[in-house]
Amino acid sequence: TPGVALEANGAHPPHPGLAAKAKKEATRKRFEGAFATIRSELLGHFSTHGMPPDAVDWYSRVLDYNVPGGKLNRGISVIDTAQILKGRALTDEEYMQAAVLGWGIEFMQAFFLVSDDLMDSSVTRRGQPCWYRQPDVGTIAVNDALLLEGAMYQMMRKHFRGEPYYTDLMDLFHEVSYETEMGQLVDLITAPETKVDLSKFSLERHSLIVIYKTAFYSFYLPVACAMLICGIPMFTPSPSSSDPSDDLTDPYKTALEILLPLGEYFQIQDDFLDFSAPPEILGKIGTDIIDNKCSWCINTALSLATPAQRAILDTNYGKKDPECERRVKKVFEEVGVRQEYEEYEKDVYERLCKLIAEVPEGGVQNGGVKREVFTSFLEKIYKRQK
Ligand code: DMA
Ligand code: MG
Ligand code: MG
Ligand code: MG
Repeated sequence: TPGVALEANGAHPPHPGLAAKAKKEATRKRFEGAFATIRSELLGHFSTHGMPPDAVDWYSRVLDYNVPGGKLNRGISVIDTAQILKGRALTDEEYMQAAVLGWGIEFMQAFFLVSDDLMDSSVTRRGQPCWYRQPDVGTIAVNDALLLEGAMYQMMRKHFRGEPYYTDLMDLFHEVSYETEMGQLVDLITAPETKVDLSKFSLERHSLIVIYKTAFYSFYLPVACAMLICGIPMFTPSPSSSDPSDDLTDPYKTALEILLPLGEYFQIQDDFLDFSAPPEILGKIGTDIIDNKCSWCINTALSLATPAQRAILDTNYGKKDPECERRVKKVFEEVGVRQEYEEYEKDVYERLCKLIAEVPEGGVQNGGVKREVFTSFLEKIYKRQK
């Protein structure tokens, strides 16, 4: 079973050998090469609108500061997934298509992060100050985020306009953006700056927030993109058939059923790392406690706290004061959030392996997905430290 295969090489934090590291580096380099092309296409197009040189400079600064500096997991997974679905290396043309959609997702990530950092009052991102904290930027970051969104559609328009699945592709990006925005909304209104009320938090609310704000765009979107360019047709519900059992064999639905729980796990890691990881490794300084966020850590702590510990959490959570944050962290340590997380990670890993093992092994030819698509994602994130 895939579970056994995964455990054989993935039960411990991955220590890739030198050859694997070099291969990963080469994959990244090639993907970054595609960014150079996309970047010059975008800047070229921008100039044809008669934008003055200072605007072109600003636009290129926005792109270079916010798009390419991350782990690139989402973008590269479009290429990996397309390769798995095809069962062979991609042709140069197929590679460029996958890379444009991969960078499309990285642009989406950039526009969400630029606005997320402003709304979360974050300090650093990817090891540098958040974009809105650049002295000449401030709230112009709002328009810059929208510009990054526009750039994402512009690059897809240029490369995919003539494809029969262009409408499905546009629909997919619009739907996923909307879902992410819903998630960000619930995340933000559950964490009001002035009114801390921990009784509003719950693991159910947390689950809803993280599936919407993270799982759709980080996990479902890359796979759905790869499926589209590999010729897997997207199911269009006909108005006459309202029977939900109609689409039980829809490969996009199968993908969603695995990738949403996988994305939930990924965001729980993000929450845990916000509390526990050294900022120099994580590339960002955690703000969840100060920001009153409904994170996995506070929900876990609330479920374990004694009345005395609960009182400490009630008075110190969500305060813009490092001393309060320290007290909250101390309670997290006392109630054993770290051990809970270790257990959670072990359990969710097993649960996901089982879910993946139940996927019917279709392959593109018979219109299905392959289990390897999901195991490769699980292996990439299992026990991640950043
Ligand atoms: C991430 O939420 C979600 C989006 C859509 C950016 P977050 O605020 O936990 O992200 P981070 O920890 O990276 O600021
Ligand atoms: Mg944030
Ligand atoms: Mg946020
Ligand atoms: Mg976070």
